[in-house]
Amino acid sequence: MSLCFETARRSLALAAVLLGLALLRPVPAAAHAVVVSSEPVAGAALATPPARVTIRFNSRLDHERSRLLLIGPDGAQTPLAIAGDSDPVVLAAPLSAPPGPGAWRLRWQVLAVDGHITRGDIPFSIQAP
Ligand SMILES: [Cu+2]
Repeated sequence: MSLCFETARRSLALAAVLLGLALLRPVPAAAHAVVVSSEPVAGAALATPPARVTIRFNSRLDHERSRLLLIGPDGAQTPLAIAGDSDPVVLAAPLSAPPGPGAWRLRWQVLAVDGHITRGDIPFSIQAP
């Protein structure tokens, strides 16, 4: 009887560990919005500053709840106005002032239609003339 009880207790403990592992396992990335391509491309060294930034995702986005931020070589952060006419899987914004020479980062945060928020940075640089 006590052996049986012990076995049951071990099974329960094992079940709890397995459940914990299942909960810790990351949700497949395909369920969220991830970057498919961007303009500028991550790591690009551009000779001429872009007039517009564009990021294409694998999933439809809620444009109203998505953000684009341009971080300058001096660390200054400029929120970008997301173009309202964008493709449902694209986040695009015109750059009102052309970025000067140096290292820039395009920081994105998007809400995908599955309700999950993802974020990331796209670094690029503008070469000195
Ligand atoms: Cu998701």
